[in-house]
Amino acid sequence: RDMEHDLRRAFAQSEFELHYQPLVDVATNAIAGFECLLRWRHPDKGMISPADFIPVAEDIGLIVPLGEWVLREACHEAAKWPDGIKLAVNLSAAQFRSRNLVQVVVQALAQSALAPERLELEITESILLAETEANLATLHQLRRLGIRISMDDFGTGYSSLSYLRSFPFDKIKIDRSFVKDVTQRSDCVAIVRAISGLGRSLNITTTAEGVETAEQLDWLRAEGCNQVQGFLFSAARPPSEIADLLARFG
Ligand code: G
Ligand code: G
Ligand code: MN
Ligand code: NA
Repeated sequence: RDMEHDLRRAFAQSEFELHYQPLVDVATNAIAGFECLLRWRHPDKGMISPADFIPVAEDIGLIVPLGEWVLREACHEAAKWPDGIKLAVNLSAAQFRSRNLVQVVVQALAQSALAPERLELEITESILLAETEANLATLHQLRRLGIRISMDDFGTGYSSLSYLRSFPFDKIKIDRSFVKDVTQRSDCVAIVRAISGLGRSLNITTTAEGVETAEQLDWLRAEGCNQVQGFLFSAARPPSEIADLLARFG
């Protein structure tokens, strides 16, 4: 199909780029890390969101080489940042299941000389689906490298609570759909409060996604949420702007 052909050409011609969105520590108001977000700068159509092309890239198997490129490129970039600043990278389902994922991660770290402790891999609960031995083994292998594992879009899938019992995730990212109405809707209040309480009890860092207002930030701070991410601080920005972001929210 059209998109398929277009994606292969885009990969060959290096039309993808990585932007980085700050993860801000609620206690200090300082940047703790950046989430790497993939962008496709299409020659005619402009910027295309990964939400629109990742599913196709998964279907045609391009996601594995593309995901490898993302990991290598992002680790290379993060190796230039100040020492404590973390890098978060999203993994897709096909990438998570690919046989050589662990090897690809090891190589990206070795080639960039990025300390494994600075890398966080974000995995959605829908990627995991079944709590298979193979999935758990992959998570443990990644963890043994010293990297951190985050559960992304928490609360939107099916198996998250069960997974928290089977594997010690380092971070829970509270989905934007719950954070959005946290100052307006009592159901969202209850859900976000429950997730931050869960994180506290299990000793798992919580990050609220999609924070856009100071009111949301105040509420999340009061509820003991550890990190925030969202347009209140910054959207994802190109690498050339990272030094500026660190200077503003240092
Ligand atoms: O940044 P944006 O809102 O356009 O991202 C849309 C979705 O694409 C998000 O769910 C995000 O997790 C996902 N995404 C962004 N970058 C990557 C990437 O490098 N790999 C994978 N698998 N997903 C990504
Ligand atoms: O699923 P994941 O958390 O990886 O998705 C990140 C996506 O959320 C990115 O596409 C990013 O552009 C988007 N995003 C980040 N911050 C905000 C925000 O404050 N508001 C909204 N509406 N979207 C955001
Ligand atoms: Mn994410
Ligand atoms: Na998310």
